[in-house]
Amino acid sequence: MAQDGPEQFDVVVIGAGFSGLYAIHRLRQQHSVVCFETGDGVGGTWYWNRYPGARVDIISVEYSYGFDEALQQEWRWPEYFSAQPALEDYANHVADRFDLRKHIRFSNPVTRMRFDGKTNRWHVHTANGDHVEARWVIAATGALHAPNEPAWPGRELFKGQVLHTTQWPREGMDLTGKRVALIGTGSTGVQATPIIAEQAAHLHLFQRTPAYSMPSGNRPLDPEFEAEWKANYAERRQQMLHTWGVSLIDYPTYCVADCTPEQQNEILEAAWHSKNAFQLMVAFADVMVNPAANAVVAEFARNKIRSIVKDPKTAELLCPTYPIGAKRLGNDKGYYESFNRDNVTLVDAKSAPIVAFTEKGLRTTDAEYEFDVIILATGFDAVTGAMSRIAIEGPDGQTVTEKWSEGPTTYLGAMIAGFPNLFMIHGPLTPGAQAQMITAGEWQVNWTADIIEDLESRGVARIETTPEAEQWWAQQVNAAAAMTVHNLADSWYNAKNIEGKKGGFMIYVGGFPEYTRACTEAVAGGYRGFVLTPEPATAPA
Ligand code: N01
Repeated sequence: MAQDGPEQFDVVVIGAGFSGLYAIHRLRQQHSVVCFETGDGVGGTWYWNRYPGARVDIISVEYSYGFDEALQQEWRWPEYFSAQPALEDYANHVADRFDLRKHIRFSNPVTRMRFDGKTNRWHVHTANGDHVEARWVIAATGALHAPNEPAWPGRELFKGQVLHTTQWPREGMDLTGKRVALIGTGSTGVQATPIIAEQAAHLHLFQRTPAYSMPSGNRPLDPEFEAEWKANYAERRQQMLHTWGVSLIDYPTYCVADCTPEQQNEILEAAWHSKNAFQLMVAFADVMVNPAANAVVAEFARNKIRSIVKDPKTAELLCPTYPIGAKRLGNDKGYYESFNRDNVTLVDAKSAPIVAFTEKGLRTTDAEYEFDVIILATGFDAVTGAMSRIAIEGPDGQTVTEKWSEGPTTYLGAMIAGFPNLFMIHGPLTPGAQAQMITAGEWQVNWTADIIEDLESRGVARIETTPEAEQWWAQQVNAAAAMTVHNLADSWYNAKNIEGKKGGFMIYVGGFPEYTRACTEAVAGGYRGFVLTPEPATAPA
């Protein structure tokens, strides 16, 4: 709608996922805030990912907000590892309880934004034609938001239905009696497989790279466990922040070589049955940093696959050869068992890649397949994808997409040199999904809000980081990654999940305590790595 000039706000928040919601709540206490959200509801990841089997792999008493004691005392999680509907309910409850919706403009994605170097304010434009001017922008756009949909030709020819797992209809989808193709064996494909297998007439799972996965161990939440957590919540939240992954799982200090083969096996069996999705990765202190130690754990996991899957050929095809944990460890309820069903076929899409959609289904280099439904569990243009899809222009005319053409550069994952007053939550080169994201996101929002409030109290109009600070942070990120086995596999962590995508390792894996120490010390050290510019003498008209 036409209006005289841009609407004025102090802060624009992009995205009403869990971090965005908390950013609204925290910032609106002292600021005028508007949030733009692509979806028509809150919840971000848990709004978009409603595919069958979507469920968190961290216990919900941890994977939840800690900023409000009454909220965490009153909210009741039905299960240890909540399914998507429960997480979306929670996001809706928080939005209502804290009256956040009035700040959110739904179905209204930000399309472009430009920083005016004279006024030190962002001009933010949206799909619905909104034009907002604000001093600060907080991009809570999500690390796993932009879907990766392979560009095989012929999609328009296919007479059935094709959908990415983020496009699952809200009302669900009845796959009964359908011939279904599921493409992708990341965490999403692994969760969806057993449930789709139960419904479909036949499921063909196209696997390019096999997945390691642990049994989920999900179950109804034990009231005693819940009461015990609630009695200690404040303390637990603090303890989490001092763990590597912001989660109170067991981190043993012994290494693989400290144990006899019998002890190793006992420890790994306990980890497998631990009901904790990541316990294999931390079963010994050196699983993620010592390839030889990792190989012991990986072989244990492969033997589990061989013991579950009856057909030896299928079992071998399902056995990964890269280090366990190098790609995200899956978390499932009967994934490997699905391959013992008569209506499930594993297709090796590595040796015979998919090349095209056809009128009736899919063509690989060696066969044609007929389907009613094709489901793309093909992941995301992760970490950078959501930001790169917005035309973000800095004061010198450069866009974020141009700046990141060889891979993302940031300082502390929070700011990009050349883009003042723009903060990211869970941005590239933060711990991202290697940390429990709700609590980690809250921490980052608080750090950001503290900076904004401090700068305002000191009359600072503009904060930006420098290429030197970005280089320093890149060194920290690369050094941390080099100590781990992560780069021994292609994944969305290192931008190698999408052909042609450039960028190195995009996650900080030095642990959350080291990350927060770097952030806190930068500010305490007089905004080290940042440049501050005071308010101009005369305010713009
Ligand atoms: O995506 P992915 P995701 N032809 O990138 C395959 C979080 N998450 O949506 O490995 C054939 O992991 C691709 O093959 P390859 C979690 O952080 C959490 O599953 O690249 N196949 C791979 O198998 C996770 O890491 C939870 O060779 C193609 C799959 O598609 C992240 O989200 C649940 C292909 C993509 O796997 C992303 O998981 C779900 C092609 N052209 C997700 N292109 C939980 O909390 C891609 N693939 C439990």
